[in-house]
Amino acid sequence: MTIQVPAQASGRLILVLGDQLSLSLSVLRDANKDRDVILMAEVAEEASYVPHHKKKIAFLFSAMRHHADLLRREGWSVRYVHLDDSDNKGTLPDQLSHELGTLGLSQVVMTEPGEYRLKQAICDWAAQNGVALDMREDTRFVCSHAEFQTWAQGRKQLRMEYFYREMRRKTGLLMNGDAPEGGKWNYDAENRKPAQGDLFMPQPRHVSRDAITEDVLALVETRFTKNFGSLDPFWLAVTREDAIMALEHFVQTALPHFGDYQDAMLTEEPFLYHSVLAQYLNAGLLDPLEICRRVERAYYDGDAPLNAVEGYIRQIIGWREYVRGIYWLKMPDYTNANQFDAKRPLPTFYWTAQTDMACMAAAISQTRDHAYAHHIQRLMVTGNFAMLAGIDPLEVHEWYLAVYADAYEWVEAPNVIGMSQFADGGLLASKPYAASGNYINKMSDHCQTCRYDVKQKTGPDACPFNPLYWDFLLRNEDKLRGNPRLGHAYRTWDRMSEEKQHAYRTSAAAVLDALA
Ligand code: FAD
Ligand code: DLZ
Ligand code: SF4
Repeated sequence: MTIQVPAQASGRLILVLGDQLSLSLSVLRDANKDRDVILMAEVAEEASYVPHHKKKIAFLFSAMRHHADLLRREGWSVRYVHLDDSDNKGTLPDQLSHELGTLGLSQVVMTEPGEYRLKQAICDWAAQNGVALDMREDTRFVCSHAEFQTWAQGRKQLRMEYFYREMRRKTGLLMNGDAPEGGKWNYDAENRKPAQGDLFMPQPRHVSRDAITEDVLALVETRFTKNFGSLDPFWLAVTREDAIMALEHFVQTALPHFGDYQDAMLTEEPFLYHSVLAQYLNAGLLDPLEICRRVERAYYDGDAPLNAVEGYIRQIIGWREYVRGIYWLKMPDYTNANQFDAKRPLPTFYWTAQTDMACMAAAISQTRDHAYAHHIQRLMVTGNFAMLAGIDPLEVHEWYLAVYADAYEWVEAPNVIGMSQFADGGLLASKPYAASGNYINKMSDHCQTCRYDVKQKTGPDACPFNPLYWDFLLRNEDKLRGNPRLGHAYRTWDRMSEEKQHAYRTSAAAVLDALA
């Protein structure tokens, strides 16, 4: 592909990354369409720093290509490097060097990458090559780095709930002056019911593939043959227009029950009442505040109840902003946190879905088919199992980073290392999200068809989560017994007969041996 280089090649090279697909990036606001050139590049290094799900790569490449077309229609000069181009240099720093040389430019402007790894690589490259690099803060978030640091400073505990209230005040979302709408900040107590299969269950909006997407799918199938995941079905939005329609579809079909069934799991319903918007939001096709304002409007128009709307807004201006703050506060050490010294390798069934545990098989096969699993599957099924079984959190982290279409380290790592594995020593969560089979049975229909019996506590037919739960608490007693939120669990253990305790530990050992 050739590009029209602006007549005066004295402008700057503006690097736009694959997850910066937004026209409202601050780097574009003061850029000059007559002099500056935008660079977008599909590079092997970004496509393989973890073995991404095929669908994640296809989604991003197609969305990048569509975004490049949009930028051109908006009057920008865009240099777009395809993965198979002969002058593709394989990494973003090498591509930058090459483009600066061929375009005769010397300055690079970009929005800060979302991942520490890439930020470091580009800053190092600029320093080593004496390139003038203007790296701007990413303004697509509600909370800036400085604001989060100020909030975190001097606090003993960094709890999301208090941060969230600050974000409500800052944005004015669901606020009546200084007071929260309805008098309470959080309506979680009204949420979290189990769901029933239903003919009228909403589904995310499906988009048909165009020629650009077909090209990308063929490329990914050829170049990433061995990667995890199915390309079919492929119905994701790859343009902002379609992402906005996906948001509208969610608000009209699923939002009213989002809160009620937020934690429910059904074998045949991977999406339930979730929005399936995170991949669009994280890639830049949607903006967090535009989503929240639309959802808030549904409440004021009487189209959705407060528990659903507050719960949804909390996920975005609360959890999403909070985990990003934690990531930048704690990197680069955060991804190596391993307070339990867990060393077991990730079982192969995380890649094959070949396991008799029906809940795990459902979560992993949905992940394989859609590059998606909803929050409770990630937290209380695959995440819970990994923590109970003592899987190395770094391996768990790399799996999550690879397999979800919405996964970027800034949002994935705190959710995995902190929330789901409790490997950060309780920085993010006040207690580990550890649960026996009982929780999964309460919230899902998985146990009804499982080869294991959720009611059996020990023995070869017992649900593996049951003995592993106790084994986890015992293995990590030195770190966990003092946690007031686990006092009840340890007292229950202390009251058990020695024989029962022994049966739990023997059953857990058998489950763990089988993993090896
Ligand atoms: P919905 O359930 O409809 O929620 C609405 C939106 O809220 C999401 O789109 C998302 O933007 C935001 N949100 C909800 N929960 C969180 C959260 N805990 N942290 C940040 N944002 C949140 N989210 C990612 O975007 N990328 C990840 O790589 C990722 N990895 C996760 C790993 C684990 C172990 C866990 C427990 C959670 C992870 N999450 C991640 C958070 C959450 O599970 C996903 O955002 C959500 O499942 C995406 O589906 P959805 O768009 O249907 O979300
Ligand atoms: C995830 C990803 C992939 C698969 N490929 C590319 C790519 O080829 N070019 C690019 O600019 N970005 C890609 N990305 C997104 C980047 O990895 C992302 O910008 C960083 O991880 C920072 O969040
Ligand atoms: Fe999962 Fe246990 Fe239920 Fe089987 S019995 S589905 S392993 S919770």
